[in-house]
Amino acid sequence: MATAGGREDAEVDEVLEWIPERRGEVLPILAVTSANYKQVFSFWESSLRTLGYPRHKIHVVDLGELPGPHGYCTDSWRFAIDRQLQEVVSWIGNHFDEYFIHTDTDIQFFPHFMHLQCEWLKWMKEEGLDMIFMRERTEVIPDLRCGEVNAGFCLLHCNSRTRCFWQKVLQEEQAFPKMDGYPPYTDQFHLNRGLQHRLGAFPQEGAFGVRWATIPDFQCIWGMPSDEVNSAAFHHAVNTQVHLLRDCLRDCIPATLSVREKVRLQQPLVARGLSGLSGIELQEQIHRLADAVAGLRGSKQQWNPSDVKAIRRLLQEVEDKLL
Ligand SMILES: [Mn+2]
Repeated sequence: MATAGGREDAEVDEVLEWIPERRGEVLPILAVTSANYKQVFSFWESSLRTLGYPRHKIHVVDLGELPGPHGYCTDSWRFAIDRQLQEVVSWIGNHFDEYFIHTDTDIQFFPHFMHLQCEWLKWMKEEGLDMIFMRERTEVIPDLRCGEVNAGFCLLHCNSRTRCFWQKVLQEEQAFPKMDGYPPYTDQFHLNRGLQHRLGAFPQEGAFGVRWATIPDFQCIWGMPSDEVNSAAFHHAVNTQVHLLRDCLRDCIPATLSVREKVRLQQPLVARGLSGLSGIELQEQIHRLADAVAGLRGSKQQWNPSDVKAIRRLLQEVEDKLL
């Protein structure tokens, strides 16, 4: 009997090894958006909702309607970028010793985002990194832009090095908002100057001693995906060659949608039971259900009897589970 019991224990141990570590706390996300970005922002927001991202971790600064003209390298475009920098600086100042994610709103997130952000965080802690970025993958004179990072997605540690660093980026941007000549422009220009990339170094070390690195290309989709559909945590709908924001956004919506559809086929959402959820997660789930029910109520659709029957059965099922 002892042998049998021992074998049983061994089997249990073996199984336990495959159970992933408990998911850590997800990080707060900071983003600045405006009315012009309404459509792309809806992808940003809904992608986080779909993942059940806790609402209290999502911090959006909405600048509302900005004065025209709108578009790439206009004053209103630059104004929104400067506000992003200001928000980053004040977030760092208000959350010392914590980590957060800062993103553009022309980004959408996928299921891998939930566990990859834990891996990135672990990596940053192990290597003492202050910041990680996505790599700039532009096709506009790429040979002159080796080592450049993209300002649209980064994970940051709030400390005195990063505070000095981002304050300096903001000051330089305000003094010289580079909007002509060769790209990169505005914040991306100043950010990369401050980062002082050196070929092959790890970690990289920039102004004020900030230690930084880039996340692997296969973990993010740049524009249209090549091989990253299976492995990407997010999609940045960049299109630096289109000079009018309006045009850019018009092209960007169908592209964003098609990337979302492609990724969803490869990264199905895993349904989680309600029982293993924390209070906050449970509240999130309830909000999502309530949203869905409100959507059904608001729809003008006439339900046919078989729909009604199916809805009743689902409601009954939920009620049975909860009681
Ligand atoms: Mn962007």
